[in-house]
This record gives sequence, structure tokens and C-alpha cells, in this order.
Amino acid sequence: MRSGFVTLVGRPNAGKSTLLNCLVGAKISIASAKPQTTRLRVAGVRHRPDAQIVFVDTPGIAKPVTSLGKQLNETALAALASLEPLDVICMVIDATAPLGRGDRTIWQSLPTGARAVVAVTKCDRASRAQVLAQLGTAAAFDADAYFPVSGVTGEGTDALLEHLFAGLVEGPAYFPAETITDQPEAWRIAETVREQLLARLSDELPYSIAVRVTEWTPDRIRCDIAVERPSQKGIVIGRGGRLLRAAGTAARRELGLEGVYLELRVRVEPDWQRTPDAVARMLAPQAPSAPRR
Ligand SMILES: Nc1nc2c(ncn2[C@@H]2O[C@H](COP(=O)(O)OP(=O)(O)OP(=O)(O)O)[C@@H](O)[C@H]2O)c(=O)[nH]1
Ligand SMILES: [Mg+2]
Repeated sequence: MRSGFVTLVGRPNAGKSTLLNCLVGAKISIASAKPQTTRLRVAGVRHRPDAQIVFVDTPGIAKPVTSLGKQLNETALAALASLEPLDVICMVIDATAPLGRGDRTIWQSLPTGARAVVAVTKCDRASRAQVLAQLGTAAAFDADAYFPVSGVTGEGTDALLEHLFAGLVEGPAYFPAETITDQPEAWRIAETVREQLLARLSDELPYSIAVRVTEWTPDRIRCDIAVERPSQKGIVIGRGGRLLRAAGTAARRELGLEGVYLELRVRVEPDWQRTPDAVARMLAPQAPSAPRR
């Protein structure tokens, strides 16, 4: 058996989670057009009969403004700090955004001597010239290898995957063959609800939303949706409850929970993303199987 860890890092919104899902071949980590979507270190596992790669998704690294931002940075940096010598770092760069100081700062914060590859992603949306220019600029990073990819169409990801599998060393199966993530089912439910809300909301609101499963019985799941101000509550619920209902229906469908009553309750947790205690509560691990009555 050969195995290893590959940690994806990069700026917020670079396309890390979309790429992780593509590399694993299953939806593990939610994605959205708004930055700071990923809030925890999330593992997604790609299995082969004689090999296994544990991909690790991390929050985007950026200058923090709030306690939430600070926590996300710390989570990503802690993932880097805990790397073992043979682990691989996959630095994810957005082909459609100029490569800037943010990317350089991240590259410089990688542990010295680490094995690192660069994935320039969103190539389906960039021109050839843009992709080449981005690869050219990123060449200064002196990574082990460079891959133009798309997490949406999958182009280039086979080459990346083969490179990563080829670099594995002898090691244990970290996860059993049927396990593709380290996150509990309750987390997946809460995240799917949050993703459906993010897809329907604009502006600053996405940062203010946190979702947790608070009750789970065979025929009923309740999710608490925290917002920061009373005015946001109305926006999330939508006129006549329309937005919340649409998000709930879509989440239930994606989760295959038709027939289960998914209760979405919106409540105000004033300024939670600026309050360290509240941030810790919102990001705390969800119980493996959610609490029962
Ligand atoms: N066209 C295209 N869009 C992409 C690709 N990868 C990601 N996106 C889009 O870019 C946005 C951000 O993607 P995410 O995967 O959430 O990015 P992230 O780096 O995980 O973001 P954070 O978790 O916020 O740090 C979403 O709207 C994705 O649909 C890609 O390869 N092609
Ligand atoms: Mg993400």
C-alpha cells in the first residue's frame, strides 16, 4: 500500500474546494463565488486498490478583518504547520485573477523544503495567454511541478492526479475503502444548507451566515441558521419564506433526504463573526450523528 497527504492551500476563492471535489471524484467540500466559504480543515480521500491520497482542503489565506477571518487563517496555517516531511502541498492559483502579493505571501509561508506543486485552476474560463502568463509568473515559486487545470471541467486534473499518485511512498491506508471524508454527516447537512443559501444571497451576508444541525431524528432534521442582525433574518427568509424554502428544497434533494422534514430556523446571533467565543461555537465540530430528542 502507498499513501500520502496532499494539502490544498491558496487565496480565498482560488478554487481549492472545487478542485478537491474533482480530485476526489465526489462532492466533499462546498464551493461558492463568495470568498471564505471553507471554514474548517476538511479531508477528502481518493482510493485506488493499492494506493490512497488524503486531500486536505483549507480555508483561504488572507489578511483577516474579523475574528472569523482570523480563525480561518489560523486553521489554514495550522494545517501547514502540522505537515509531515513527505506530505505534498498543492498551491492553488486562480488563472483568471492577477497573481499578486497574497499568493507570494502564502508561498513564502510554506514550510521550507516542503514538497509542493502548483495548480493553476479555472483554466476553462481563462485564455491560453492568461494561463501561460500565470504559469510563467508562478515559475518564480520554484515548485516541483506545475499543472494547468479546471476543477469544473476536470481538464488537466488527470495529469495532476497521476503525478501525485506516482509520488506516494509506502504507507498505511489512513481511511477504509468506503470512507471519503473525515467529516460527520451532520456537518455535510449543515454545509449543504449553507451552500444553497450562499448561492442565493449577495453582498456581505454570506460571511454572516453559520449553519448547524441542532436536532436529528429519523424523520426530522433541524438546522439553526445564525445571522448577525435582525435585518439579515428577513433577507435569508425571503419574501413569504421563499428563499429559505428554495434553499431547503435544493439541499434536501442534494442530500437525498426527500421524505425527511428539514426544518430551517433563522436566529440572530449579534455580530458573531467579530466575537471569538461565538466564532469558536459556530465552527466547533458537529456531533458524528446529530443529537436526538
Ligand atoms: N469556471 C470555473 N470556475 C471555478 C473553478 N474552480 C472554482 N470555480 C468557481 O470559483 C468560485 C470559488 O470556488 P471555491 O472552490 O469555493 O474556491 P475556494 O478556494 O475553495 O474558496 P474559499 O473556500 O472561500 O477559500 C466558485 O464560484 C466556483 O464555482 C474552475 O475550475 N472553473
Ligand atoms: Mg473552499
